[in-house]
Formats: sequence, C-alpha cells, structure tokens
Amino acid sequence: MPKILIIGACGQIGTELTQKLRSIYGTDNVIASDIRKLNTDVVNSGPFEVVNALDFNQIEHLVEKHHIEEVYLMAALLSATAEKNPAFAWDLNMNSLFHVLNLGKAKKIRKIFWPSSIAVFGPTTPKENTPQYTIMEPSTVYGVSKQAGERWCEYYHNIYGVDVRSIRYPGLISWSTPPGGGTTDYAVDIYHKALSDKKYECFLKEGTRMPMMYMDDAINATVSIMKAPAEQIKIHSSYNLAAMSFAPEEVADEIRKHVPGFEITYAPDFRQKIADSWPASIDDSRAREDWGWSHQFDLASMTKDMLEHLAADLK
Ligand code: AKB
Repeated sequence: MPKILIIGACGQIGTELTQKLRSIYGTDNVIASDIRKLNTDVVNSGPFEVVNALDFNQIEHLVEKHHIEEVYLMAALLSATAEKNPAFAWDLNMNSLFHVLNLGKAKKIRKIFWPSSIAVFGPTTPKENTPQYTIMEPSTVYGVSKQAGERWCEYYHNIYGVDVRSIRYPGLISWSTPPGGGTTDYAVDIYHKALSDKKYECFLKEGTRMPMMYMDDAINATVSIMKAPAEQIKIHSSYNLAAMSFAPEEVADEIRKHVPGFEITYAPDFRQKIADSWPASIDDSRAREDWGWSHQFDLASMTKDMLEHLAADLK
C-alpha cells in the first residue's frame, strides 16, 4: 500500500478524494493536510496535518515524517477567486506545484497527481469538441497558471523523469461538498436553491454551455489515472476529460422534472466573461484510449442523485 499525502484535503475535491483513497488504501496510509482544520469529516476520519502549501520545508518535513510515496496536490485558487487576487493566485497555484515537482525530482516521492482544468483553453480555442492538442490562449489568471503548470509537469517528466499525472477537470458537481470560488459553481448552487426556495438567480446567462462532471466520476478518474501502469500514461501535460455539457436552462429543465414549478432567472456578472472564454464541450478520446476512462453520470442521472441526497440531508 502506498503512503499518500493529500495537500488541500478540505477543499471541494480533496474532501471526497480523501474518503475515497482512505477506503481503498486504508485510513492510516492516507495523510490529509490543509492550511487549517477546515472540514471536521476530513480531520476526524484519519491522520491530519496542518500545512502551508507555499512552504517547501513544511511539505518536505511531512513527506519524510510519514514516508510518503504519492502526493495529490489539490490546493489552488479557482477561476473567480483568482481574478480578484491575481498575485496570490499565481503564487499559490505555481509555487505549490514547484515544491511538489521538486520533491519528485529529488526522488523523495514516487508519484504526483496535479489537477489542471478546462480553463487552460481560451477564446481562440475551438469551442465544440475541443481537442486534446489545440490553440491554448487562456484569458484568466487561473487558466494561465494551469497552462503554465501543465508545461512544467511535462518538462519535469521529460527532463527529470518525474512521474506526474494530470487531468483537465471540467466543472465539478457534488452534493456533499460546496464549490470553492469557480465559474461553474452555479451548477451546484442551483440544486440547493431548487429544494430550499424553488427558484434560482443564475450568475451566467441562458445558453452558456459548459463541460461538467459529477464528483463521483471525477474521483474515479483521479484514482484510475494514478493506478494506471506508467506506460499507459502517454500525455504528461494533462488529459482532456469529459462527461456531459449543459447550459443553465437545461439543468433547470431537468430539475423541474423532480421539483415542479422550479424557476430560473438570469443576472450575469463578471463570471460570464470567464465562461464565454471556455469550451462548450470536450473531446476526451485520449483519456478513454490510453488509460480506459469512462464516465457513468449524465445530466439526468446526476440530477436524480443530487436531489435525492440533498433532500435526505434536509430531513
Ligand atoms: C472553475 O470554475 O474555476 C473550476 C474549473 C472549471 O476549473 N470549476
């Protein structure tokens, strides 16, 4: 069993990833860490350490103390928050990555997972069925940091032999963890508001189609790219990954099948410009061919599952 460190374990993906990895590899083999004890489930369900992802010495100390072999670096500022604090977003998103890559280069860890995003694409990228290799001119701080990060991952693999694996996540939707400052967050909020208020004011306008994925699928993809034999990983920047694409009115229509009378209104804000710069759909055939990725949830099955879980939580 590998000894694993998750940095940013209390965030939207980290919370569910921690539980999943603990169920696969054993609680004591998965060390969760974050800047603070932000999530009691994560903190109380196994070993937890407070760590600043910007402090190389702290990360190195944890790696040595727990004999860590694999690191999942989930700490990052997402697209909407990053636009409000560009300097800090660049610092956090890039330097935390360098720290972990440098531990790989020094052979102190064996394998790294680092998340990229559809934000690496920009307004000049083909919008439909966006290919793995295409024009990439991101127009957000977050996208620029993810694209630079991808280049560094590939460089560290090619020059220093670092085993780093990465996925370009679409918008992620989960019933159990709140989103953390992204442009796709409306697709989580809408389900909560459907049950509490029967109406939702969307910060994106009608017709804004974006690639999305249910968290269960995103976690399965993360676990399976990390488990894949090294020779199956042929892309060392980051893999396109897809499950479904929809616009706000399409989720609203699907929700209405379970919550009759649900209403959606639109009040686009600064996030509209970010959404407009991203793809509407993604070609993820390389992930499917190389390491056997396949998704389970579409809009209908995700909506049913989301509403069932959220309704049970309200009782
Ligand atoms: C965001 O909206 O910033 C994220 C992402 C697509 O990477 N969910």
